[in-house]
Amino acid sequence: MARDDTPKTGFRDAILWHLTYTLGKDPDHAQILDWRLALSHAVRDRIVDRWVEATRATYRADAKRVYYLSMEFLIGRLLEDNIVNLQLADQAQAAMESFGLDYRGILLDEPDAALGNGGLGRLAACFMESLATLGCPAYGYGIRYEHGLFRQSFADGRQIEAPEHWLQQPYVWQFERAEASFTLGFGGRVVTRDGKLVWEPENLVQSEAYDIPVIGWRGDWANTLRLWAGRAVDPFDLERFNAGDFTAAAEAEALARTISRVLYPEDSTEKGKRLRLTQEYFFSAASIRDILRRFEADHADLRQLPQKVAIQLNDTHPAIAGPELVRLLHDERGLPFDEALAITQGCVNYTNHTLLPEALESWGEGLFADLLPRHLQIIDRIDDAHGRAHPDRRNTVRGDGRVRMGELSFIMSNRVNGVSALHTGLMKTTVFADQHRLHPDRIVNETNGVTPRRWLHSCNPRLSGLITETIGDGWIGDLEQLQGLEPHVADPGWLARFAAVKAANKADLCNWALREHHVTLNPDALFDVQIKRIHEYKRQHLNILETIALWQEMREIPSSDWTARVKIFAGKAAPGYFFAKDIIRLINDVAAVINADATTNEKLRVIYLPNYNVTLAERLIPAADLSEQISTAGKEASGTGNMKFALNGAPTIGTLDGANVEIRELVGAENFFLFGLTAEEAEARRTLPDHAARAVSADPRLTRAVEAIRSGAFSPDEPDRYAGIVENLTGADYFLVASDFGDYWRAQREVDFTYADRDTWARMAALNVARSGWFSSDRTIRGYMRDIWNAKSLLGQG
Ligand code: Z16
Repeated sequence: MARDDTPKTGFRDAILWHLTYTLGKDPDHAQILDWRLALSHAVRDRIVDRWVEATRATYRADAKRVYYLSMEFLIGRLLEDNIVNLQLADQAQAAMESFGLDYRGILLDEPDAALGNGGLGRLAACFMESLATLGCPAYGYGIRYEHGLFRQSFADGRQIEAPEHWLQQPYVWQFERAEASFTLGFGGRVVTRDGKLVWEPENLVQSEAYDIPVIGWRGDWANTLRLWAGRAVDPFDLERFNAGDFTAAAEAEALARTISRVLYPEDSTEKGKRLRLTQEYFFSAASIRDILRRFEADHADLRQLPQKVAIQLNDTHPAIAGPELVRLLHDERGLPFDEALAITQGCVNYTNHTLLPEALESWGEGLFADLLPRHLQIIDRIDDAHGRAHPDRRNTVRGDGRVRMGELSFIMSNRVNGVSALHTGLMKTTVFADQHRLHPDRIVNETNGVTPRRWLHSCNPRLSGLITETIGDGWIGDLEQLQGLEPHVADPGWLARFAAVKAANKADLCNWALREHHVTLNPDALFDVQIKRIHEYKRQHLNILETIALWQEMREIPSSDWTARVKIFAGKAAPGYFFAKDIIRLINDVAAVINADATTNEKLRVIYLPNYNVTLAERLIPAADLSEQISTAGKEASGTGNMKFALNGAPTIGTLDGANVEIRELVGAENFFLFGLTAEEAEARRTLPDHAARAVSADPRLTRAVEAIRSGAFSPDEPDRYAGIVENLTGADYFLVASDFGDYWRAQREVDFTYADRDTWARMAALNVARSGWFSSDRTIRGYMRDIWNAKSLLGQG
């Protein structure tokens, strides 16, 4: 083989070719990394052909393009995704094995790109995959953080954060686009020139584009995820260097790079930091310029923009994109203000992901005026225009010296959507009640979904195989076909095979846990899994309280026929969220005590796996028996982990919150362990004086569990370590842990009882799979295309 023999034919040859000519390695001395990169290059070549085709088809059709603006894309590993979607899995595995390599090991060698915190970022990644699968011409726009979400470890049970470095090794999936670079301004002032207001920014930075192709199922279409990195306009000051000040010579570059240096690790709180607003404007402005440039390349009339461009704001983080588009159209292209605004409103839509007041973005007007003085003026004009059109409204964008991004996003948008039916309803009656009265058609619901390629087919090959054997492989691209499993659930032979899949997945997890974490898990126990960000509203402390109470009862009545359980936790806490960090430490402390108790050891284990990420989710979900979705009703906007568990045959124990409501409706109430107050009841309960203290003293189990924590049973060296948690549980208890404890306990015992009959359990689990097809993100994206974007698929024309 020579350099000229470009690898057009055999896949195996292509890998060897890249190993030699792209990586410059002798196959005899290649390391795992080299083989992984060579495989990735061979895969990438096949993506590029389709990617170019799709881009051409979009130009040819002059199709409307969708732009998904998101601060976060939690993409995880891409090699397997790409291989699976190109249907190269068998060839890739055979090739790797022919080189004497472990295929799975190669896939796992890829770093997990964690450019997101949790649900919102992972949703964006699932949406990108579904957009490509559906052949919808689309671009994702985000930030190429040098450091994604921190790496988590534990020391004495406490969370330790370490920087993450996904770009340490060559990243094959990115293409640097030197040509797509923009100069962006910050700060400065607004001056009047020729009777017009013009922004004269003080600081300039450069945005550099990195493109990651996203290929859909069967490789029929590919879109682009474009991530922006900050660079200095003048990266190097030769004069200062020659004067001997080497640090100062590189200062501009260091400052500009700071913008895309690190992902903010807050998920459900908002810190209002200057660098965060800088990041938001940086990537929004670069994206808007890119969108306009692409449009103007072959359209002369800017009024056509809403016919060709749909912009989706993933939460308010990119909300400044709206005023920026108005500014470009009005200040820089010279359109009348009202026209610029109308065009912008025709393009922009906004997804709300939370009603938690502490998560709703607002900026102090001082900071805002300092960084984006012209945008503040434009925002006021937008607010005024809205006020003129709706004289009875209250002034909402500005107030108390702050700029409120939710209100801004709402009035800038053509459509505003919630992420589950319950959440969308609550948007209408709570945070956006006033706006909804003025714009009764603007709010729509698009319940979240997850991509079945990653979250069933790839992560659970055994179940995928059984499903395909049973109903063919059409379900992978059309998840509602899972309904075809339902008749088989009544067949004992089939159900036994289904149960065997779960057992084998659990055995894998046991082996991994022993190998990687030196813990022994009982594969016959019920694997009870709560994995998600740590937050009071998600109530990991409710779960650990029930664990403590269960342990105490097991010790008290050892003769009872207890269902064996493994309580599995994983999840990160925001570094500054001290209550959440206390919950982590409490779980670890409780785990140490319970796991050391020889009298209950066989029946109850608690394990907290460190560094939860996409890869760990892919490992845990297929092995789960029970899905913990226990947020205080009204607080979890949707949840998406809940869907992944149901799809992989783990019934839910959960509240009527977020998409749990829809999961329960679809899988059937008898296949869902419901407990807890409703959103409405929760609101009412909070107004009851001493609701928590009363709930604790009314429930002897809860009293005893709280007392154990309070007395230092889990922290003997520091008995008052959890005084804060205890005070919260017996005092304000805003998230109603105490109020829901009793019903949660009851539901858990129902789980025990049901699990004891393995056939009943398997039936329930199988029905969860068969009835979860609706939770495909393909269905969600079809909804966005129809109700929000008015975008068409180009599949079949590419
Ligand atoms: C996030 O992940 C979510 C909301 C939010 O305001 C910020 C972040 Cl980083 C989550 C919601 O909590 C979750 O319920 C929802 O499923 C997810 O966004 C996707 O919509």
